[in-house]
Amino acid sequence: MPKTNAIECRMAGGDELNLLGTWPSSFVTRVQIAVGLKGLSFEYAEEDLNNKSELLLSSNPVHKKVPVLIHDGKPISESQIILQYIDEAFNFNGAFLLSADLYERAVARFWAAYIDDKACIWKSITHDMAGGDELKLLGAFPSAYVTRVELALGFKGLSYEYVKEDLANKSELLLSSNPVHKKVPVLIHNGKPISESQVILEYIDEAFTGASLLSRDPYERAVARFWVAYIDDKFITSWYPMILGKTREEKEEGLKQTFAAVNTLERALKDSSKGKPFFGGDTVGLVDITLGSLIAWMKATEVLTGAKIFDPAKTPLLAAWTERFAELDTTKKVLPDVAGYVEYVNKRRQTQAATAAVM
Ligand SMILES: N[C@@H](CCC(=O)N[C@@H](CS)C(=O)NCC(=O)O)C(=O)O
Repeated sequence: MPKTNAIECRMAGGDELNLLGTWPSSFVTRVQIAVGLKGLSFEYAEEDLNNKSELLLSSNPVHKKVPVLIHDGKPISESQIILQYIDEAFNFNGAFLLSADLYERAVARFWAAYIDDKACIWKSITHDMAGGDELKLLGAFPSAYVTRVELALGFKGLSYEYVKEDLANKSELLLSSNPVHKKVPVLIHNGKPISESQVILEYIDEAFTGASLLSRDPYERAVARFWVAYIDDKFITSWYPMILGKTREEKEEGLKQTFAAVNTLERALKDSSKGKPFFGGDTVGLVDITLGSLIAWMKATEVLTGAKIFDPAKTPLLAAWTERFAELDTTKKVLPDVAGYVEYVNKRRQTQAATAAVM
């Protein structure tokens, strides 16, 4: 759709929606379909990705990608986050995109993530539950994806059975509960399995009462989901080669990219917390849990590489946030020992060196 064809419409309720897109992106198309299903009017602006507009660069400074939906001047990026925002912000209009049933919501999010991650052409502690619910967590050391689920369950005050998996010899229960990825974590709630850590966190938040992990405000929810995806897609993927990269170059590049991501997260913390203690404001939210699950890993990285990831001199807000989050009772109960991570990495490095020597 060329720029000149932009249809400028005001919504019935006075909302103004602008969509920055480009042909032939299916990520943009899915937003257009969602907006259409909701019966919403919007102004479409075609972006030239070889010469991105100032509006795109300032609206999505982290990824600099389309689609971006701008609702009354507030930008929302990442197509799946935009879809959920549209569903939540305009729930009075037209069809619901997500079922009201919490399990069906989790299943839909799982398959939406699967389409993007796999099918996209571009690219034992036993506790009794008070309410009779049975929660089982399939986990394994040293997975931070599992730790984040343990943190979420802890902050919600939920009891669960932890079932330790041997990833070299996966159980039938894991294989049948998560036949698509065959990975931990899997949360099994009254016999129904939920996979993918972020899908699990949102399920826990929606299915159980207790402290809310996501704001009620659709825009703040979208922003939190954006940063959670950033931590998974940019921060973890940069940091991993820093400690377990095969070559010096890989490790150095990992270090450089990790610090770039940490600087971005410092700004995210400033904007999201608005001077309050956590990304979630006064209380811990989804972003706090996702980044917080990595705190012991960051301390282990310091021991292993000498590089201080959350350095008070460079990123003072994140450094103070780390101390604050680490001091919470739930965190202290859940986060594993730094020494265990250090030992794990040293063993992995020895195996890597031995494998390289015989090749
Ligand atoms: N995107 C997944 C990632 C989970 C993941 O990578 N789990 C690893 C442990 S850290 C695993 O189970 N690996 C086993 C395998 O790949 O076979 C999530 O967020 O849950």
